[in-house]
Amino acid sequence: MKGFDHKIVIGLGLAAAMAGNAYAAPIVNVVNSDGDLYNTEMLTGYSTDGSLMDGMEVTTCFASAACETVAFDGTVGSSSYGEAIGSGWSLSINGDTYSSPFTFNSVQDVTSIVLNGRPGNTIFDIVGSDSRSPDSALGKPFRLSNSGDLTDSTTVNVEYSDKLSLDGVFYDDLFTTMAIDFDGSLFSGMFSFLSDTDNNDFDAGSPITPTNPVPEPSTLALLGLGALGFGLRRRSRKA
Ligand SMILES: [Ca+2]
Ligand SMILES: [Ca+2]
Repeated sequence: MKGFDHKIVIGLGLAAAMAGNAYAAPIVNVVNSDGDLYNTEMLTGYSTDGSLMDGMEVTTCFASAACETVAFDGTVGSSSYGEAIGSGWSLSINGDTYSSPFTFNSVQDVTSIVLNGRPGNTIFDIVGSDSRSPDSALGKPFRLSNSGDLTDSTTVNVEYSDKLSLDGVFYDDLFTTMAIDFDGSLFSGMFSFLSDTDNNDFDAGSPITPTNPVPEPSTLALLGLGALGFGLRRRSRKA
């Protein structure tokens, strides 16, 4: 009888451990915002692999608050491979982003990772339920493929922004920036994730261009006027 009970306890223990492995996972929050607005005339392809993202900017920020920006290199390795190699960190992918994961690795403590697709004519397609933008096919928002060194208590925040219109029309599936952070925690080690990308018709003369007014000049002018007014007031007070 004693032996039988013992077996049951072991069995329950195993079941609990298996349930723990199956259900405990880092918390992932995925949101999107407009950010700065961009337009491109048309997409070249929805099957986008590592080599097609050549030039995408990857910025990784560290515990020291320093950041490093590296251009994604699509010219190395196999024809479907691309990578960004920084100081003690890397981001790489081999294959079509719809089904092949990006892998991030860092020996440094990292606070955030930002992918700016625009210099690499790379676009994030985050809607998986329908195609939306013409020639964009189904997308896929960020999801962990391999939690790697992310602990079960880690929160991963992902924000897509800097929305893209196609020939002036927003279909709300395409964005040009993806930002990942660890909710104020530090991360080091490896994890991999899926996030679908498309690419645009840059070679045919259709780059990604900003469409909303750039606020800097007018803001600067206002600041300049404000400073001038302040200076005048000071001067008149002195007089
Ligand atoms: Ca795609
Ligand atoms: Ca789409």
